[in-house]
Amino acid sequence: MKVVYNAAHLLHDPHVEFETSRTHSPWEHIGRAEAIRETLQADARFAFVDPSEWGTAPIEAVHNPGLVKFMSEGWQLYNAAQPGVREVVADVFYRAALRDKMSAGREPQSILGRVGYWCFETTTPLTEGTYTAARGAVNTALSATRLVLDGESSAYGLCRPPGHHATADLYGGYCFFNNAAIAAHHIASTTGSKVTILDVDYHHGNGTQQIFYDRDDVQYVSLHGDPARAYPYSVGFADETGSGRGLGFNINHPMPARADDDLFVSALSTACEQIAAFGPAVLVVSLGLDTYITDPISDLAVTTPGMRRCGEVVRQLGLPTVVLQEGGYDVAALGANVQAWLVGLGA
Ligand code: OKP
Ligand code: ZN
Repeated sequence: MKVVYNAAHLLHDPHVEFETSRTHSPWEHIGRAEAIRETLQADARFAFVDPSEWGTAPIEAVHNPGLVKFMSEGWQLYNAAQPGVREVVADVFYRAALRDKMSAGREPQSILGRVGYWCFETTTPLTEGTYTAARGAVNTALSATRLVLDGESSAYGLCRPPGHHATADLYGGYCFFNNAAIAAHHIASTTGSKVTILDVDYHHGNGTQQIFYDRDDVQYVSLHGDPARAYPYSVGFADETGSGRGLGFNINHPMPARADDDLFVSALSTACEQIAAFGPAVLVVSLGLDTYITDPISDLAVTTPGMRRCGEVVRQLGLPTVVLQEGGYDVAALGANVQAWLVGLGA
């Protein structure tokens, strides 16, 4: 299987995360992607290729161009106003009562306000190289997509930073640009065929759901910790099924705590039946390995052999498949878990 890896991810290098009312070392860090790279590079079943440059047009087909502009200049402008800040984090967030007073596109003029206008939470710092890294992750996703559109049965994009929490207008949840959504929209808009995004990350992909919620050409199917207890807490319930033309094309499978291999694989099999019924031409997988039994920020109980079984279930769909990296925070096991999942898929 071809693996697209982009060293630009090293430029997104936060040293602190503000989470659960504390500061600590970031869960989402450069060592995650390097661990995956090392494991896959040592396995002859995987062949590494470089991404190509795709520019901003595919990003702006999914995201507000204002978000892209802010990302491209935000760290520099913040540091001009507040010299010496390494990790830029908002301290004002524009909830509805403050946002509704602004006419369309009227973001705050001050950089101190702009950060919170484009971001929804505190755990996703903007560092000096974040924009370049986030652009690089999109290039990785689109390059893996091109491999599959050109005939590979599957390809893996080692995206970092991840993407599935980023909405059309907002970054957060360690995500800046929604790599999987950009890939899926690129496929749907350039081929005219139906696409499914299967999201197996522990966390619900609120951004991906939002981007496609009223569309009937891109199906979103997610397995995740029940938002009654799991981030992002407000989205990902089973009764969120899409709106308008999109009604019926958004499917959520909230999972109970400590769900094991059998329960997770069973839910995934149901999800795959729902995908087969939709009949997409291409599958995009948001691959999170934070369902793993010893993941430090999650509470499911999938094992490494269970990851392989997941890949095998998805392989049975027989669809051209673009696999894109999302979360997974037990770094000691992360490479082996990605490897197991992709071997199950047929690497
Ligand atoms: C990204 B991905 C909970 C805060 C959660 C963000 C988690 C983002 C996970 N106290 N912080 O889906 O793996
Ligand atoms: Zn996650």
